[in-house]
Amino acid sequence: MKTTAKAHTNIALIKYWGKRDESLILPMNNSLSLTLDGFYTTTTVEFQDSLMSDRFYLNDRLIDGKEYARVTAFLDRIREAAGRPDAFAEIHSTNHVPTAAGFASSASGFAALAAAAAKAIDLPTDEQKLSILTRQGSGSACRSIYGGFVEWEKGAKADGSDSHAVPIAPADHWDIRVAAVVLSSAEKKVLSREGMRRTVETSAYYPAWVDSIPDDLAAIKDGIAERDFEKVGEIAEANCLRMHATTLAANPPFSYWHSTTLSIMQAVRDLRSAGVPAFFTIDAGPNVKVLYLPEYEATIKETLRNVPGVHDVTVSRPGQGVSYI
Ligand code: 2P0
Repeated sequence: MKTTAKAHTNIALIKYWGKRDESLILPMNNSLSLTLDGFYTTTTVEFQDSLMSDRFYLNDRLIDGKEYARVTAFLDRIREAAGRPDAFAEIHSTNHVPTAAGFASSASGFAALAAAAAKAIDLPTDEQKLSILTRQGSGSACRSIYGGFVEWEKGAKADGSDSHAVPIAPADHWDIRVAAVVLSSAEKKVLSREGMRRTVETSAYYPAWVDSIPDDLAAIKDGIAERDFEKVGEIAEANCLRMHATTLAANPPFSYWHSTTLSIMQAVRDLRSAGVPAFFTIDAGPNVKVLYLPEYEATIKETLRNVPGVHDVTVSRPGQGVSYI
């Protein structure tokens, strides 16, 4: 059966940073994200008897090398779960991400791939099972199974069967916006997988990071329930800074920030001083995402576009979970 699924990316407000099991992708800490409507991937999967290996097309281009290897390794898990080790697939994936929006496509990509492949091979497609499956492709992707505000529970079991996302509030609970500020399309120097590993193994601040998560989570969930923008923004920004602090205390130390990253952080603080509620968050790269309320959209866009070194600003609303087309 030919199956097509669509999944959106997500932005973490409480970051996933560090694994306790690299093979199953089990995290050290719970994380919490907002699924975004602006950026998504559609993926079609068809298992075909005539194929002797998978064929993966991304944006109509046949892919090989590392990207292909990551996709086939993930499909190996799906084949194993389905008891069909010789079932190979043709995969067509399209990323709908505005030009270099600074979002990794792995979250929407693996969520759409997992959903399409699981259905195509007749595995269960309830959201919890899909989230567990998706997690094994890329950690942050397991949150994209659900729309709106989503928590990824780290779980405690060694087999990962209790490490999956849970919905906290749907997309229509609260219209908060996220501006993706793009300053560089250059490849990251330290990939997030390597960055996480180095931080877990060597950063003097890593234990403090892990210890800080339960309080952040409890408080941000209250803030989301109450639609308290200041509370949610303050916690998200502080959590982001704490994550990035762990990289500075790693050995060797590293940072994802560029000088323009700092300029944008300052512009956001200046907006707040001028009475415009806005907060930043940054993932494993130099680009910045800014949280704001809809009534300030024009001001936010104009201010961020005028920061020297900024190439583009694209805005997003809360988005839906995975769906079949
Ligand atoms: C997050 N990041 O919570 C955090 C914040 C980056 C910083 O998830 O190794 O691509 O595939 O599980 O999910 C980026 O890491 O890593 C990430 P893998 P992933 O969104």
